[in-house]
Formats: sequence, structure tokens, C-alpha cells
Amino acid sequence: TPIQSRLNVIYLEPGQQGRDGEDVVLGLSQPLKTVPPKYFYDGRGSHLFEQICQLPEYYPTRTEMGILHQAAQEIVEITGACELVELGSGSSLKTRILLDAAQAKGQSLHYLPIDVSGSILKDSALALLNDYPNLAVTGIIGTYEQGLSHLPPRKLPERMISFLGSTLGNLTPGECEQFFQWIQASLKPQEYFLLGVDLVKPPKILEAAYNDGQGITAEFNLNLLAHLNWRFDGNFNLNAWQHRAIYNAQAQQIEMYLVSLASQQITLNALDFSCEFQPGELLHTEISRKFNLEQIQAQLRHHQLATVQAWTDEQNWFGVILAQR
Ligand code: AVJ
Repeated sequence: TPIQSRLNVIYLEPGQQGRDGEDVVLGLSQPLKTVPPKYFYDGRGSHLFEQICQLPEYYPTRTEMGILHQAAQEIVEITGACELVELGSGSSLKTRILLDAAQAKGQSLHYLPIDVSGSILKDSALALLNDYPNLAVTGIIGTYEQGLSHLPPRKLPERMISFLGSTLGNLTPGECEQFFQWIQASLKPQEYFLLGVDLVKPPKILEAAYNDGQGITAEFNLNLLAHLNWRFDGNFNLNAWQHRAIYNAQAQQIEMYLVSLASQQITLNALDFSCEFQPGELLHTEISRKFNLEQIQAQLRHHQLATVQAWTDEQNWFGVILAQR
């Protein structure tokens, strides 16, 4: 079957639920000004993130891929023929490992990637359709909340939701509870949730992963301002900001900021919003929480998501959990 007839794209971003940019205004109105991390991922930001994933200092991607290579066959055997919903799919590189294992078993394949970046979603869907002749793709352009609440009816009897790459780390503990609740509510009994989480480890390793020698993470952080500029007709001057990433051992999280290097007034015309930054003032762009494999499983269980199997690497740097509702 030709590629186009195996592809469906559903557009939910921007602004299908709530006014577009409302969250930006809210974040920039806090005492510590913040912007939600989803604004990293315009086309350029998604591309920069793919580069981050290949950096020598950024261990998570390569470690998780290693685990998935070990576990994929087992995962596919346990879950049987399942359609796969992936939250924050990006390049879908990790999913290829699962698709390969499913294809080897002759299972029919339906993949539903959800991503806020339409350009990377469409590019990777086309590449997948080209490489997997028996694959159907339903791409959903939107946030996780939007995607999960607009999932089309199942084409296969069962579904697995995957949330890889420790994107969970972007959520505060409160948001995390809410999120697990959504996952649980989006699954039928017996269906699966596949979760990848970055684990607590020595601060030196963590800080190096977010302060790479080539400055790609700094570029990724600054690109958030460029995204706000084009999307909301803003006036951020990218030269007036500096990347900062530190590990907060107390909270077990990397915290990313952009430091204002001047006294500056920021205007986002499309949002009818202005604010001021003092020299040295921080704009908080991301938390990246680091987890404990047992604790996160206890939290999942609390939301009726019981671990079927969990995997880690030799160094215990990253964990992958297969849970079942
Ligand atoms: C995609 C959220 C998992 O927190 O490690 C990488 C994003 N930020 N380098 C992470 C990120 C800076 C990444 N997540």
C-alpha cells in the first residue's frame, strides 16, 4: 500500500484547548519567571534536541536505547499485538527498536506518535512508513493532554502508551501524579504503559550532560526565546541571555535557566504582554527530575499501573518500566 494511504495526521496545536500562549503569560507573571518546556520544541528546537541525544556527555538516549535493544523482544512477547501511542515521539528512533521486534513476530503495526512539533512528526512518520511496509501511522500534533483526549478509536484490540527518554522529568511531582491519572484513564484494563526514566547519579555526570562542551544545550535553551519571538511576535534579544544548568541535589533535579545579562523589557505583541528583567535575573526554562526506580514504580502502582517488568543498564543510570493497568 502506498505511503500516503497509511498516514493520517490530526492537528490539535496550537490553541485547541485554552488560548494559545496563555501558559506563557501565566509563567512570565510568576515571581520566578518561567516558560513551559514544550516551547523548546519548534522545528529547530527538535532538531537541536536530536543533536543533544548524540553528544558524548548526554548519556540518557544511548543508555535507554541499549536497554530497549535488550528488552524489545520480551516487551513484544508480553504485550502481544498492540497499537503503540508514543508521547513526545520526536524522531521516533527508539520506537524503531520496538517496531523491529514486533515486525519480526509478524504483528500488525499501528503507531500513533503525539508531538507538539509538526515538522519533526511528519518527517519521522514518512521515514517510518517508507521503512516499514506493514505500518500504519496516525500522527497527532499537539500536547500530551490534547493528544490523549483526542485519541481515535482503537484499530487493534489493545494499546500501549509509551513515554520514553525521561520526558517525565519535565513534570513537577504534582503534575506527575496528574499525568499518571490521565494515563490510567486513557487505558483499558490489561493495557500497557512503557516508561523510561533517568535515575539519580553523581552530580558531576548530571551537570556535564546539561553543560556540553560544544554548547548545543546552550543553543537549545536559547532557541526557546527565538521560538517565542516568531510565535508570539516577541523582542527577545538572544545575545542578552546566558545558558545555566545546575543540579539541585535536594530536589534531585537538573534546573535550567536563562540568565538575563541586562536590564530589558520584553514584549510579546501577539499576547499583548510585557515584562521586565533585571541584570542577573533568571528565566526558568526546565526541570529535569532524576528518579529512583523503586519509588517511581510505587507511584505507578498507586495509580493502578502495576509493573510487569523493569529493566536497567549495568551502571543503573536509566530505567525502563513496563506497567499494566
Ligand atoms: C527531553 C526532557 C528528557 O531533560 O534531559 C536535554 C531535555 N534538556 N538537555 C532532558 C533536555 C536539556 C530532556 N528531556
